[in-house]
Amino acid sequence: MLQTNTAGTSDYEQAIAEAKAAIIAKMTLSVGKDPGYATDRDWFVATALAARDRVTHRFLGGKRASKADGKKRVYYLSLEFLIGRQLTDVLYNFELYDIFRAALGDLGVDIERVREAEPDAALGNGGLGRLAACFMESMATLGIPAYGYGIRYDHGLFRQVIKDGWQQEFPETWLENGTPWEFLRSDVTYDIRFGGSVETKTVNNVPRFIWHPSEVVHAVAYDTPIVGWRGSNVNPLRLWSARAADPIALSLFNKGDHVGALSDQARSAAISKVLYPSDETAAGQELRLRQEYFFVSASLQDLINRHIRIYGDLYSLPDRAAIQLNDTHPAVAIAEMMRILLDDHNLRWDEAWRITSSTFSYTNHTLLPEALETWPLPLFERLLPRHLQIIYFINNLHLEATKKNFPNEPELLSSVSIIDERDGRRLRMGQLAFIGSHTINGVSALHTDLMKETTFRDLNRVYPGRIQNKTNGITFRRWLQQSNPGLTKLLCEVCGEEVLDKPELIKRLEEHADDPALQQRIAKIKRANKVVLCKIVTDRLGFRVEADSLFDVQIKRQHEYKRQLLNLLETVALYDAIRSNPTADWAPRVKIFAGKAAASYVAAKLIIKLANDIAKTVNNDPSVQGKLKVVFLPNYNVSLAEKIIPAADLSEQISTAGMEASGTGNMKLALNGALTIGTLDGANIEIKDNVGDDNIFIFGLTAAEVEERKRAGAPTATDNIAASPMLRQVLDAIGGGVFSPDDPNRFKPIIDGLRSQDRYMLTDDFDSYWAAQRRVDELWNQPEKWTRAAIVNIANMAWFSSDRTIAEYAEQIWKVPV
Ligand code: AZC
Repeated sequence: MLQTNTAGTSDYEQAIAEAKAAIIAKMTLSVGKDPGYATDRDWFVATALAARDRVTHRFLGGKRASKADGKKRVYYLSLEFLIGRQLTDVLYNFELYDIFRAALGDLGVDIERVREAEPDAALGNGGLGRLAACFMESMATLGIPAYGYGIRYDHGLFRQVIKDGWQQEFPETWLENGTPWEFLRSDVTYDIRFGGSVETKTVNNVPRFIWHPSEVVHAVAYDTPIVGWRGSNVNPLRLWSARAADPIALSLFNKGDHVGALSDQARSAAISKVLYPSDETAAGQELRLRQEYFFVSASLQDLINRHIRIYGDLYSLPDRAAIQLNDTHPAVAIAEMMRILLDDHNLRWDEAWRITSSTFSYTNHTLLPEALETWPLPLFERLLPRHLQIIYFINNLHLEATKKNFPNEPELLSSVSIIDERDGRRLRMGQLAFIGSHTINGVSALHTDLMKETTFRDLNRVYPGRIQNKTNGITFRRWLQQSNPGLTKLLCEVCGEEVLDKPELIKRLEEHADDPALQQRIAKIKRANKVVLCKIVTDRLGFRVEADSLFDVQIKRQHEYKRQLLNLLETVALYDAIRSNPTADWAPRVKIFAGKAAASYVAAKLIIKLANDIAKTVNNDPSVQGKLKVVFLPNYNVSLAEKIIPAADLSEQISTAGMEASGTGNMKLALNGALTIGTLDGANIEIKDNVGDDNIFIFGLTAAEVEERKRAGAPTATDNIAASPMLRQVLDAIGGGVFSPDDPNRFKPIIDGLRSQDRYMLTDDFDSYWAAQRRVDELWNQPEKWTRAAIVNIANMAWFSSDRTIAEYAEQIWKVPV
């Protein structure tokens, strides 16, 4: 029975009664169901709508406030926002979680089930997209007025199914039944134009360029409110959905061509259909460029409209708006902004360039050459002819200035040019983003240094001082408070409740690192989290793992540079070693892998198959029972990460040094008390600096050594393999079909790749990785010492809060007050 708001009930009871009434009202009036017949999904929708009402008041209040006091706004442009589930986030940040849990409980509904009924918003691929989500939350928390701008994909990152050990991709359908979080803003719709030609006219001796596009698509806004901690502030994530300007060609339809009549609609809607359409084909590449321009153009039109509405003209844009380009995906914004200023607002070039280049800044997330975006000129010209003209002009001015400043270095020009003349002419989006931005940042100290020395070495000489470092961070609300409530409770007890607002207070935990009582409590919390994960393994894979084993996890996108393969080689070596010496003091281990490979990435998909084949062999071998298990958990996403991370003992961060820009999983895991085994790469280095050398397992070549070996060309993989009998045995076993008796040659390409080229230098690092893993065993076998190290890790991770990162962006790049 519903409680009524009668005198005498406590505030808490009253809040529960109100929440209950709100949920029931939504169930009846919005979902349209009798609670007696409601499914878990119905409960989710009703609960989310009830929570959203609270958010909305704050949301509209915040919008009014920042409009009124003329604050500078941040616009975060990103092709990816990997936000995951939102219910707990919203309830938690609004401090309504306990109230809603009790309210649902009174109604006979378990909030955990409701939570599970929410599909993950998987509008991103990996670290870059998750970073954007953490940043949105931190900007709201710090009260920075901000808009996130991206694409409302109908289908997020594919759903991964493992069939006979192979990855299969299926469409992900988070929007199938709509989402209760968003608001459709049909009044916020913009024309996005493509193709056609450019006419040149001279008006009063001034050339004017008139773009006659051949195609128009509509971009429609959907806003999702992003709630900051303690509901302090709510910012919109504005995602664009594509619609045809003409929904149906009625004349064709009436002539009987029912499919043809809808083809324009299908072509337009394709733009926001799927995240990362394969760009293997020319059509796929074109769609990708259409996506990028689509969301950039809509976002710029939107923010410019807003600016003009409030401030009258565009001269003050840099004082009122900071636009952050999350990687190069939105880099075409530089040209689009220039086009709008020049062609739509008739500004002079110099003025337009001043406004543009003092408004934009750009974050680089990778130095891997194959991941740096370039577009074939003919494709770009066909789709965006006016933009190409503008880019040529930007490039000319930039090259002229460079020539003047570096008169004796003609070779500099080809390296800093936006146009790559080698191998067919291509547009280099990294160059465009750099030239058009006032600040460019890397995402860890090492990555930023390498940017200056490698990819952007020459541009850094031409525009010195533009590159800054902003080491990534993670939101503690999701990655500690929500995903690890047990640890959070302990931290509040030991470090004080204020720890929820001031993460630096976690440091107080270290004072108790040697206290056996605290150690036991930490170990107990970890074990409880592991039991939850054990159940997930059993439910999804049908076998058991023991919570007392060391949970050794590698969870991230499947990519050769991240070296899941190195971990697998070590797994096989360990398997061999345990079998040949079964009585030795092996630390019982569960190797846990999860991650998706891009659909067209054949080599990474074969490594997934290898992981599954090794798992099958090892898990069915009685001689290693109780000592080694291998788990590949399918369909890695934010929600699964929230379960694995609090349960991890060991965090694998083993990329070839110099290749992982930062990593953020490494931060989440260490914050939850996992010890890192890793190379001196990305933010691992800063984690090491914070937790101390004794509390992390570092191995392998440094980035400088990797470079040096590559330059010197020695020792080769052949030498490395010859020098390591253990490695040889592992390679022979895998290459000889020990794990693939049904197809002995299956993994030959992997092994041949290692023997010949070994681009990611696994053979260079194998022995030192093996040795580091044995140091892991040794520490694991001394549980007090292990837990002590875990405590020191937790206590020293405060600096990795994305609130710190965002405060740095705000002060040093965006110049907005915090
Ligand atoms: C990732 C980097 O690989 C990772 O090291 C970093 O932590 C993360 O960005 C956030 O900065 N990059 C991507 O996810 N994607 C691309 C295209 O770089």
